[in-house]
Amino acid sequence: MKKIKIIGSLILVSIISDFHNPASASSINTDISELTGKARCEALATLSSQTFTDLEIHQVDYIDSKELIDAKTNRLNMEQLAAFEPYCRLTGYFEKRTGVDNLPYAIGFGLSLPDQWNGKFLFQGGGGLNGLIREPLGSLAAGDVPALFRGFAVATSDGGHQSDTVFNPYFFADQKALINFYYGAVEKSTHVALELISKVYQQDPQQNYFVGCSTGGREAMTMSQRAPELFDGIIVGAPARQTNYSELANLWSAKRLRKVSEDQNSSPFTPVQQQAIVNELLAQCDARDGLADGLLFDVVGCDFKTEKLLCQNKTSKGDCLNQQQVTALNEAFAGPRNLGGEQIYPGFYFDTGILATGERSIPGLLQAESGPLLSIYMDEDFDVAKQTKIAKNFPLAGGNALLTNLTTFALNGSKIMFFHGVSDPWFSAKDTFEYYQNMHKDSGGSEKAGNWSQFYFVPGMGHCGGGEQALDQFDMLTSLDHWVTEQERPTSVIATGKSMPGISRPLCPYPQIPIYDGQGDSQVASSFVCKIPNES
Ligand SMILES: [Ca+2]
Repeated sequence: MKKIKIIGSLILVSIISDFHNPASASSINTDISELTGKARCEALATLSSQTFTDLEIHQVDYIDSKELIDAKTNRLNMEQLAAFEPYCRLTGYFEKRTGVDNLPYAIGFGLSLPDQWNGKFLFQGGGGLNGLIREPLGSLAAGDVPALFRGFAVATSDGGHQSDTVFNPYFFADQKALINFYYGAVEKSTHVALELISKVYQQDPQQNYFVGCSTGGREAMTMSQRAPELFDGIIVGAPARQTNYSELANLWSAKRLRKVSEDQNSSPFTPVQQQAIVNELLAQCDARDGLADGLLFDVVGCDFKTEKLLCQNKTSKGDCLNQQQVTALNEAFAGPRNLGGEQIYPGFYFDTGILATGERSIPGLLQAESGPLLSIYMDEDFDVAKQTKIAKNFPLAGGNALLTNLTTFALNGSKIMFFHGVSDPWFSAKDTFEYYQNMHKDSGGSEKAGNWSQFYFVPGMGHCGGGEQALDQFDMLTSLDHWVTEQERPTSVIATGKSMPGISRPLCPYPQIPIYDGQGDSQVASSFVCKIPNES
C-alpha cells in the first residue's frame, strides 16, 4: 500500500518508496488509460490534481489485500470480505472554505476504483449526521458481494462537514454546510466522481446507482427528488426523511410509555409482559400470510387488538396488561398528534422487533428510549405544542425528503426500490410507506408508477438491519441492476438472516406478500409465492 498526499499543486508522499516526483508523475498522467492496477492508482493522484482546480486529493491507496479493510468498522461479514477484489481508494476534498465562527468546511469524498471495472457507478449513502468519509464499498443491500467487489466504481461523501463522530451537530450553525448536508454534497461529489471515473477508465459509466440507508436513504430519496436525471437506479433503505418529526414521534412514544411505568424512568412493561405483547401479536397476525413462522409479512393487514392483552381476558398473572398500559401502548404506537388532533407523524407498526433489547439492533419501542437527537427532552414533561414547535424549526427540517413528483425521474427511465425494517424504532416503515403511496399519487398513479418503483417491507428487521428475528441479508442491487439494464421488473428478493439460520424467504414488492404453498419445505424461499393477500 502506498500513501500519496496532494495539497493544491504540492505533492507530499507520505510513504515514500519508489514513487515518482511530480514531473515524472505528470508523464504517467498522459498514459493513464494504458495503465492498470497499482500503477494506475499512483498516476491517479497527479491526474486529479491537474483536472480539478478546486480538488485536493488527500490520500490515494492501492488496496491489494482484504487484510487492509477494517471489516468490523465497515460491517462486512466473512462472505462479503471473501469476495474481495483489488481496488484503488482515493479520498479528497473540494469547495474548501471558512464558514461561520471561522470554522473550516469542505466537501470530503471517497472513491473506490476497482481494477476490473464493470462499467457501472454506485454512490454509497452516508449515515447519522455524516461528517466522516466511510470506506466506499457498496455493501448495503448487496447480499454477499459488495458492489465494489463486483466491479462497480463506488463513491461516498462526508456530507460537507468534518467530524470524528456521526452525531456531531456543530454544522447546524452554518448555512452552506446545511445545504450540503441536505443534498449538495452528494450531488456535487457524484459529479466529481463521474469526472474522475471517465478520466481513469476513459469511458463514462453506463449506469449510475445510489444505495443508502437511514441518512443515506434520505440522500437516495433526495437524489430521486432533486436530481432526477442523475441516477438510473436507486435503493432507499429506512430513510431519515423527516428526522425532526420521527424524533418527535420517538420522544412521544417513549414519554407516553414511561408515564405509566412505576418510576417513570423506564419501560412500563416487564420482560414477561413484553414477550406477552409479541406473543399476542403473533397469535393474531402471524398466520395471516399462511404460516405461523414468527415473521409477520402481512404488515398492512394486521390490525392488532391490544385489548386482548388486558388482565381480565387472561387467566395467569404477570403476562397481561392493565387498562392504563394498554392505552399507553396504543397511543405510543399511534404516533403524536398536535393540539388540533392532526397527526404529526404516522406512528409505528406492531412487529416482533419491538421488544429488541439493544443487543442486535437499536432498542425496540417497548424499551421506551428516545431517538438520538431529542433525547435531551426526556427529562421534561411532553408538551405537544412546545415539542412540535421545536421539531418544526429543527435545522435538519430543510433537508426533509418530502417531494412526491418523480415524473422526470420516471421519464428518464430510472427505477427506485424502497425497503424498510418493520421493527425500525427510529424511522417508521409506516412513514416511508405513506410517502411511497403519496409519491405514486403525484407521479401518475400506482399502475404507472409501479413500473418504475417498488416498496419492500422487511418484517422483524430493525433500523437498516438487525432485529431479534429477521431476514436482514438480501441482494437488492442485482434486482435493481437487472431492472435498469434488462427492463426486468423484480418479482421478489430472497432474504436470509444470521438471527434465523437455515431460513430463507422471498421479500415481495407491495402489495404482494410471500404466501406458503402448503407443501414444500417451509424453511426455504422456494416454497413461497408472492401474492396479494386474500387473492387466490
Ligand atoms: Ca408469518
